[in-house]
Amino acid sequence: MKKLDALVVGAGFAGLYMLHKLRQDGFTAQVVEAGSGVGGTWFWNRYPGARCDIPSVQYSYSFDSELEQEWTWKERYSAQPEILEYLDHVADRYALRDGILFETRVTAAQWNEESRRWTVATDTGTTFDVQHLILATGALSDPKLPDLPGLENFTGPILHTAKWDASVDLTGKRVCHFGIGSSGIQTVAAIANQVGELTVFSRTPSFAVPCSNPLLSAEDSAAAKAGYPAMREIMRHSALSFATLPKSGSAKECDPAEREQRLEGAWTESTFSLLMEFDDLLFDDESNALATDFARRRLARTIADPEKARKLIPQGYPLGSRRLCTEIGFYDAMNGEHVALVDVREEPVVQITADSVDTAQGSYPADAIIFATGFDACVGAIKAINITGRGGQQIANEWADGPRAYLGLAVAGFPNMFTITGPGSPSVLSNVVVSIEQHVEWIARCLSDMRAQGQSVIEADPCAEQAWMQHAHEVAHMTVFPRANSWYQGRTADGREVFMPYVGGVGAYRAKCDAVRDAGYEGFLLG
Ligand code: FAD
Ligand code: N01
Repeated sequence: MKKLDALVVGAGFAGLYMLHKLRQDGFTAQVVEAGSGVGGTWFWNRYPGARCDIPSVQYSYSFDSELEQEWTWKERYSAQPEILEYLDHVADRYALRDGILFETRVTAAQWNEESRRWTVATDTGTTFDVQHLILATGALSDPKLPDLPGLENFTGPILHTAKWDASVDLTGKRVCHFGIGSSGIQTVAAIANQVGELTVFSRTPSFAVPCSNPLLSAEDSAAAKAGYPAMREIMRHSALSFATLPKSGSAKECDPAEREQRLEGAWTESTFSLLMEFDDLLFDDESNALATDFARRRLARTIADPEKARKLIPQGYPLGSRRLCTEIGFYDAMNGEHVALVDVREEPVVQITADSVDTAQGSYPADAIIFATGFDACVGAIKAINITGRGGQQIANEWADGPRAYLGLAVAGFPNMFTITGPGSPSVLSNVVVSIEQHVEWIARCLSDMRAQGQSVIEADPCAEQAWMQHAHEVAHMTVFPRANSWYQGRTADGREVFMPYVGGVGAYRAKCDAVRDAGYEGFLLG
């Protein structure tokens, strides 16, 4: 059994930086990664059209100015291959690969009361005896397949966007595609002209704004590199961790003609400009309703076929309460004559046969099926590990009624276990790389402080955890977010919703974490 100070699960943005930081700070550490390479999200999500929706100069590490200066992004929003290339470069640059065990899945972790250490098991039989268990398992890393009757009878390839098999050639094929969230919108746009026939099965349509994605010129890159220090500082302390801040002013108090003009400008500016055009859009129902109405009218102008428009224009939830999507050619693709749209709420799937998807109203021939049906978000990858904490309590049981965690960093009853971008932290409601860096640095500092003070165990105090979850719940309900059925929500056994990410803002959250540390890890029990 290998003995280490820390075991890190996952080699995405979070796991790579965590390993580097632990090594820098003199800890023995190892990463275990299920995939055969580094990159996490950007290793697995190889579907056509996959790209980020936060400018790459912002969606990248800030911890080393030399890395910032030597890496030149090619486009404003990079596609998956370029982001993966960047993360491969990071792994090589900081010589991280020899600390990563690939193609190995952590299956179980058991807290040992006597040794006050974790025993960690993997699917290859390798085991570890570690003081700290750090879960860098990703909030969007556990893909979900819908439970469709007869799926096992389908004879063609079945693809999930997050487990894409690039060897499948879709050229000229009849493809049935499920889901039009961020992944589905990108996939449909990218394959529409390649396939023979495309039938898109949607359930909840998304708001998607056009993505303007110019190549970055030498001047653009030079300006970005010169501006990194100031830009990163704004991002670390702003609410959404973007380089631009929401514009002040209320939508409902704005003159209607001016409001329309501003929203129109924001529509094409950048992914999240629409939500930041007024600073009350995510908090004030009336202001949000005005922007939601604008977005619906804007989409009606974009989608030519009125029947497709009826099915594609979101109804029944506020703009921004589900992840705002970005599109390059999605609505154009949907306008195509060889592209059909089925709303499964009106026309449920009754069965899948060897070569078709059948609904109550018709049969849609299929040579291949694509699922862009998302993830068991925020908790799936953690619950999939059989984690047994103090007194035999298991994380899957403890979180059956929705996740609980102190600051999204630690869970009461699970000593010396940290989650990076865990539930209760801003995570998926932020530029995730900013949130990852903040968590990695906080955890590394915590471990160093413990070492300096001769402490071997840290655990979230259940009272502090409860208070944080209550605070997170209250803040979420001051916004429009909980008013949509979305993957941001966990669900308790009795059907209550638990909003999982922390909505209170990245800057405020960082300040809280720093204050907790400066007060001697307030809300944690140390021993
Ligand atoms: P991940 O990248 O998910 O890595 C987790 C790793 O842990 C995975 O490789 C997984 O294999 C491994 N793992 C999990 N469980 C185990 C186990 N039991 N044993 C071994 N290994 C395990 N965020 C943004 O801020 N901006 C964007 O533009 C953006 N675009 C996105 C696009 C897509 C298609 C998706 C799916 C997500 C996007 N995200 C975006 C969110 C994205 O997940 C994060 O930005 C970030 O990449 C997460 O990094 P991570 O290291 O925390 O987790
Ligand atoms: O997953 P999703 P995703 N029949 O859950 C539908 C990030 N990301 O992979 O909501 C038909 O958003 C489901 O409907 P419903 C980003 O954070 C970013 O697209 O369950 N449809 C939903 O509409 C994003 O939010 C980028 O009613 C079915 C869709 O499938 C997150 O990852 C790119 C269905 C799934 O959408 C997840 O995005 C990609 C069924 N049986 C991902 N079952 C960027 O651009 C489910 N659906 C940065």
